[in-house]
Amino acid sequence: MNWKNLIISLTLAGSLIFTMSSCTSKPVSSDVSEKTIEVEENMSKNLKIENELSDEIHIDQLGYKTLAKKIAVIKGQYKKFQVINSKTGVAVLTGDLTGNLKDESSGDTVCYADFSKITVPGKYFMSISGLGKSYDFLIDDSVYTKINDAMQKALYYQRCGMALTTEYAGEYSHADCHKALSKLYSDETKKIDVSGGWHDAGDYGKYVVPASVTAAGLLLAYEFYPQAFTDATRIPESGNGIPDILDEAKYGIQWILKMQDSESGGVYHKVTSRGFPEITTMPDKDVDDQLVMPISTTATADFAAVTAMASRIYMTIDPAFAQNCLQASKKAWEWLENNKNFVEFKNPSDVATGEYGDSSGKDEKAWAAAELFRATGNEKYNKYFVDNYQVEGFGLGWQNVSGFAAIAYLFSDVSGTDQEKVDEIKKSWLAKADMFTSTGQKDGYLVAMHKMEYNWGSNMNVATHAMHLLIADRLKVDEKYTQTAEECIHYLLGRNTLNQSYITGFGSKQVTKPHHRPSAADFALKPVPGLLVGGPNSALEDDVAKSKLSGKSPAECYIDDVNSFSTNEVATYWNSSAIFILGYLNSNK
Ligand code: G3I
Ligand code: 9MR
Ligand code: ZN
Repeated sequence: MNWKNLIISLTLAGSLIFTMSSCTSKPVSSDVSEKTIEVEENMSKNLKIENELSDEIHIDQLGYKTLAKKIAVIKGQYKKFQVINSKTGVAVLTGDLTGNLKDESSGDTVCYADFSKITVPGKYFMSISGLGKSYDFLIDDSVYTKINDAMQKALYYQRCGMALTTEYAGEYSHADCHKALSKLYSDETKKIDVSGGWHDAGDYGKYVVPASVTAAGLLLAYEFYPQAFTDATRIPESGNGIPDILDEAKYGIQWILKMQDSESGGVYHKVTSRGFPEITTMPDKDVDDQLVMPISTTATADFAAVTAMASRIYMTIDPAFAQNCLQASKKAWEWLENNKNFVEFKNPSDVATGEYGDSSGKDEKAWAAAELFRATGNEKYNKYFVDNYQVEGFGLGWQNVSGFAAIAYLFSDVSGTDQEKVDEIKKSWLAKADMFTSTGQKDGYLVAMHKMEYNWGSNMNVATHAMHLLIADRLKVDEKYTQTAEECIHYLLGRNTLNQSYITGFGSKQVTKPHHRPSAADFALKPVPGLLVGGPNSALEDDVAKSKLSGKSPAECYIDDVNSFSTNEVATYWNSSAIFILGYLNSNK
């Protein structure tokens, strides 16, 4: 850069601090408590400050932490940008736009504005002469605090089997739901109590496989970033001395426990009605018969994994619950030992709800073994893991859980852990993190996503890639990992080709019509807040997507339409993966 900015920081107390800064220098550090106002004197005087919003300036619509790297992505080619203080209208920074990159996933040609050196908290917007201005955004260290609480609270709104009272749910309150006994599909004369848990998504089905992943995500978020989670998100358990995230995970796990067949130890795959209720059905008005579907290998193994994990995490917080979890986990493992052949779940022809099918239970069983070994130190689980674990993509979603298995083994401190196996997994984990980093660096919107990864729930891919990177940083501290993870959250919060914030209730361009039955059916104007929608899906798997999105680039295959369930539904396990990143961002690191 060939000019110098003279930033005059005026403290409210009236003293003057002069800070010289050039574009290449490190961020100017500021004393937040002194509330400084910045005024800039430079070439910006000649640039027009635009008033019209432009869809082509892409920023994180919430904003950035004070010392974060702050980049806006601009579609097209322009020369200079300005960042304006929204309150004063004064330009605080002028800079050159850099880069000229064709983004594979959107087809956009983009350039970049780096405004990292603005470190003074405040509300700002970006102006590009001849193009327009961006939405307002904040620079503030607590910029992701509210959303962290809201994304946890969203799981409370998904709770089944209890009334959501106005005290906690406000305009989203409803009477209790799905409390009646459920019939076993295999023998409808048998009825069992499987009330509780979370509605999976925009539907009211309850499925063990994804619910285990949701609970595991919450427990991991807490384990890695305990400082980020409070006991004050305004759920019924708030103030009980236990972080709300653990109360919420327990609510889900208590239901998971009910899905175990007490005789065999096997775990029923799901409980749902035969079909999906109308989109305008409130939970308490959905009175169709609930059927408990047969036991599967994946449900049983995921169950064993998450209950073993819970036994470790709640050991001192809630010992009785922890004990229950461990017993149930061991019992599920017995079922797996007695049923070595893969028991697949497939929807019978008269059931149309989510299948959560899989062609292999290997990764689920390895996860169970790793968690049971970590919880008990018992060599038989260790041996199973060491003999059977294969590095298979390190998935952190419902279908591939090998990432959860790896985390359990990598961070286990029980004696007997096989160091060679640890080293092998660690090496592959870091190699994958390096791959995500370079994918992110090549991507126009800086998100670690390949253009083939925009499928159903692509936002979960974004979030789990960030999760992978954050865990890599724990294995080998490297700023490029945390940086690439941060770029992923910026994508979810609006710095994407559609300028779309994908989390309900947050950002300037919000999701207004998610495929979420309570939001579609209630009288509230806005959808339930804090829910991550699936996002772009280039496979066009619903009628709206087929008719409205055909011919679009992968990253553009999203539509804010209540009927586009393949792009605009919500899901608890998408939320939990994003909560993990928010844990990082709110842990003051
Ligand atoms: O794995 C393939 C991949 O190899 C291929 O390249 C890609 C092309 O699009 O497709 C991938 O498969 C997709 C798979 O999700 C990925 O996990 C399928 O097309 C897609 O149909 C499948 O979607 C699942 C969807 O249910 C339909 O079964 C979603 O993952 C899953 O999150 C979603 O879950 C639903 C429940 O069934 C019901 N409740 C709501 C929930 C959320 O939408
Ligand atoms: O609403 C359902 C959603 O929760 C599921 O994820 C999705 C895929 O299984 O299916 C939705 O239900 C649709 C059904 O599959 C086809 N008819 C329209 C339904 C939406 O109201
Ligand atoms: Zn319910």
